[in-house]
Amino acid sequence: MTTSTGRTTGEHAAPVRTPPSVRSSLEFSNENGLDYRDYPVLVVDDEVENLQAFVLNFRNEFTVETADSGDAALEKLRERDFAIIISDQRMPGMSGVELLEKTVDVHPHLIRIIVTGYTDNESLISAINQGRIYRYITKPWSPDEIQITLKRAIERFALDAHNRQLVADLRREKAELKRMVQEQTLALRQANERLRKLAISDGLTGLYNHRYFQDRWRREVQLARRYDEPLSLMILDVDFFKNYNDTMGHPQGDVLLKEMAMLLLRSVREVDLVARYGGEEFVVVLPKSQRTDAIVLAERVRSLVAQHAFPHRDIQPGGRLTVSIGVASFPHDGGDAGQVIVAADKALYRAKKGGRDRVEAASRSAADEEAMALSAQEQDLDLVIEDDGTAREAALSATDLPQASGIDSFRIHALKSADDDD
Ligand code: GH3
Ligand code: MG
Ligand code: MG
Repeated sequence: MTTSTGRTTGEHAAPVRTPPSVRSSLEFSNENGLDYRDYPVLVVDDEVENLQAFVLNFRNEFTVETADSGDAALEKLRERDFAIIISDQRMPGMSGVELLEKTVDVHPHLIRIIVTGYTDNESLISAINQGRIYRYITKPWSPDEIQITLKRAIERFALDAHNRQLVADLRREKAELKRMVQEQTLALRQANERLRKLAISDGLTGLYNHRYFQDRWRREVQLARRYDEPLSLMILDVDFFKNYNDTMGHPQGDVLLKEMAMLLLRSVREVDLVARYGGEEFVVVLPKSQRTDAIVLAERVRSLVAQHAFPHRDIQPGGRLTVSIGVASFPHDGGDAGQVIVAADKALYRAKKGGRDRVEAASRSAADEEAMALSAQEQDLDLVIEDDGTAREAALSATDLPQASGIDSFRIHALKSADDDD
């Protein structure tokens, strides 16, 4: 705001001429650069002669404005900022104390001075006690007393304004610091999360890696043991992958592994954990799954893979891209985590030996055979639409694999039981 003398006023414009630092109130004295005229004074009195006398006495040293009533003073306060209000107590209408009390909420930083002849007035004393009034001056006042009071009041106002500015600066810096800390904490958390994911992921397929699988598998075995729950494991190995790599090149082999990973993820349940065991081998952990359920799921996965239109699958033996799967369960096929893996691995080896594109369970029982047969029957239903021999021949040749003397045992079983049912 600009005063009638053209100066900038108000607490925001308090003339702090040196950078904010720890300064005592004494340093704010005139000798140290405080210009009292930068801090407007509003003098209120119902007697015009008093106002004139005040202006005459102090207009050179201070910026003085006048009001001849409480209402006029409030109006002036609305129009511009003042540092000091000095009011006569005894005025018609609104008393000085009433006026000063009205300014407390709207202009909390204003320095309030009362001029009174009634030093024992109760409301005046209570107002002073409540800290709302900075000083009271008794009538008749002397110019010296007013002058020194105004100077000290302005110094106090400037110091308060300066302190408020420091506090605001500190608050802002604190908020900025807090924001920075929050930002960096978030960035750190995100970086840690990325690192954690990297540490447990397989770089090529994005599946969990071998290390994570080993950890989880051990934990799952512990849980299964503690809660006496079934737990199964599938190990898959891509059939003739070397042939695919040799023919199509390693990069295309990589593409195939990624697609295989996606297919596996889509084929199993939410709760199952798919990981890349290494090379072209994958594992699926099946919590709460009996081995019969696991065998059925493995058969489903095998079938989905065999049916999936992988790019360039035609260059593979049999014209399809297939997997062999070994299944083992805890505690049926091994008493600890390592033993079950070995059992699944052996079953996988048997699946390979037995002709590939097939599921083998560790030490299969008759019930397992039946479950697998039913599952295969469902999935290969399109192969046994007809119930006569011709149809079966057609179905058999459609699934024929040159390297495995034609058909895997599940399919033959499935076809037979389909026949039996008829
Ligand atoms: P089998 O049916 O007996 O499993 O035969 P296979 O050819 O799949 O098995 P083999 O162990 O002979 O070959 C596996 C191939 O997998 C050899 C290796 O180069 C390839 N391989 C392993 N890891 C990767 C990989 O990350 N990317 C690619 N493109 N190939 C890989
Ligand atoms: Mg292999
Ligand atoms: Mg292989």
